[in-house]
Amino acid sequence: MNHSGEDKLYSITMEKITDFVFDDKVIRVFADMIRRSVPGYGTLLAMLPVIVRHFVTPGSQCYDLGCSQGACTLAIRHSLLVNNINIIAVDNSPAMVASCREQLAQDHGSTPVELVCDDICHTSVDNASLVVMNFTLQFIEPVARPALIKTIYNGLNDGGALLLSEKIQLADQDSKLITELHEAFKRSNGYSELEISQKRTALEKVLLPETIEQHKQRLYMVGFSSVVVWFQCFNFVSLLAVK
Ligand code: GEK
Repeated sequence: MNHSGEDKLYSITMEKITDFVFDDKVIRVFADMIRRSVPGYGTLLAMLPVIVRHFVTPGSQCYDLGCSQGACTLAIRHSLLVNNINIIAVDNSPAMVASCREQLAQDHGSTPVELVCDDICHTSVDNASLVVMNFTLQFIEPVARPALIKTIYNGLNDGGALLLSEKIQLADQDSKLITELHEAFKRSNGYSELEISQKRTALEKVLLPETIEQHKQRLYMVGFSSVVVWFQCFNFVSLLAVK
């Protein structure tokens, strides 16, 4: 499958805009889509090795929940400085998992990667020093989020961390400007007004952002001892929650 296509999925007027799904059409253009739609995505990936080296301990496991084509999985695999690590990469889109499997087949890292096609709400987490959820929690039903965060907390070793990146909801007074800047970012990456607006409609009921405060409150509620925003670009943030 060709994974390097240009994202033109919303470039033609659609009579009916259906809810966004991670299907074959999306997978073909996914790398281009996420880079042109999520400000800071490249920086997050570039900083991941620093975080991996800080938190990952010998003999532990790393999880990439909502791994898509394995960008974070591969970044983890290639930045490890300790031995006996197992990486578990999970995604519930069969097309995404198939594509990730192809990426992994071309990679020569020696750390084992277990690739699982499942709902992350059913994944068990165990002996983890680092769990990465890079823009995935936002697609989980809000009612299921507390149990998932609790499972991650329980499966982390003391001193381990959850890296949680999300699109966020801003307070009314900030929302207009930041949304305008995000849309300007998309325009500067070649998306038209039509593409921006049709994609917005497709994601409306599927990508459900929360405020930073809601994320922090939930993370502290399950027991994390510290939660910090280590990266933000417009309405996209990444938090580190340490057990
Ligand atoms: C990256 N982390 O490149 N269970 C498992 N996977 C899920 C679920 C679920 N319930 N819901 C959605 N997904 C990646 C990017 S993309 C973010 C993550 C985006 C998966 C879904 O199939 C998709 O692959 C991923 O979560 C979200 O760093 O497209 O904005």
